[in-house]
Amino acid sequence: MVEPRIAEIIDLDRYPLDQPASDGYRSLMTDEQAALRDRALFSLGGFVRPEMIAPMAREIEDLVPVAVRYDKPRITYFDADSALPPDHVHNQAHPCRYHQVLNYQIGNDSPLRRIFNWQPLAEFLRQLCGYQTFYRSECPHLALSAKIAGEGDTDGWHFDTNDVVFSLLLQAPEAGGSFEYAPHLRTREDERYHAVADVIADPGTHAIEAPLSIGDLTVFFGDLSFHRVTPVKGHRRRVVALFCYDHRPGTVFSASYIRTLQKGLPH
Ligand SMILES: O=C(O)CCC(=O)C(=O)O
Ligand SMILES: [Fe+2]
Repeated sequence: MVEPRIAEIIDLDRYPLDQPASDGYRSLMTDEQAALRDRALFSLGGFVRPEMIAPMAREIEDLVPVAVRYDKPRITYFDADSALPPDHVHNQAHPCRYHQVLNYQIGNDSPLRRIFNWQPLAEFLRQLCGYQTFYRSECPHLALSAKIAGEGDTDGWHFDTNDVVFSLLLQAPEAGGSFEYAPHLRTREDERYHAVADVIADPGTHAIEAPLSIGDLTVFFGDLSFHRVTPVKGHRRRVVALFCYDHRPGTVFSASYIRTLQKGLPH
């Protein structure tokens, strides 16, 4: 099979990431930076060309039999705080279950990897995030990964441990599987537990639903913005690819987290 060129995968007519000196590039950068300041999330609608989306989703779904099955309630802040009561919002657990395809399982010729490795995209994202330096994660497991959520699967309320997440929606379910978030809910100085409790109690009032469509590349600051993916309904699975970058070189995820994931590999 002839590998598609990057211009056949990414819609460079709409997003001229290969032309950093163009007006289109500069206005995209300005609009995106403003949206990120305001809402902590920005989507490049139709980033991947429509004809590429179904084969890319199929490639990931075909890997489900070898993927990790994660099924473990996760507490909002990842690390419990034993100084706080077990029923405190900090220590509250939320259901979390999905399949996850790991970096080393995704082919070297995969269009997803072509996108992740394409340097003009990394440079665009670096400028967008305002980092001096910006590197692809080198994690063999999670630098590039994909989550697949079937009926009842969900990614419960949490803050991310890394600053920023880049996701690409490849397949949407018939219903459910919505990305809901409360932008800039906590600060580095203040956990704002009352606000967190309000979101959990009444997301309809205190959270926003991101209107994500297939083919959109989303940039999201998830360390200070509380978020979840609601349970999927129906037989069509939600498929999202996740790209991991960092302002430090050579990052990998913690060995203990990878061991947790590996427990979910099929035996
Ligand atoms: O599935 C998504 O859209 C985002 C998942 C998420 O929040 C995460 O991986 O931390
Ligand atoms: Fe997250």
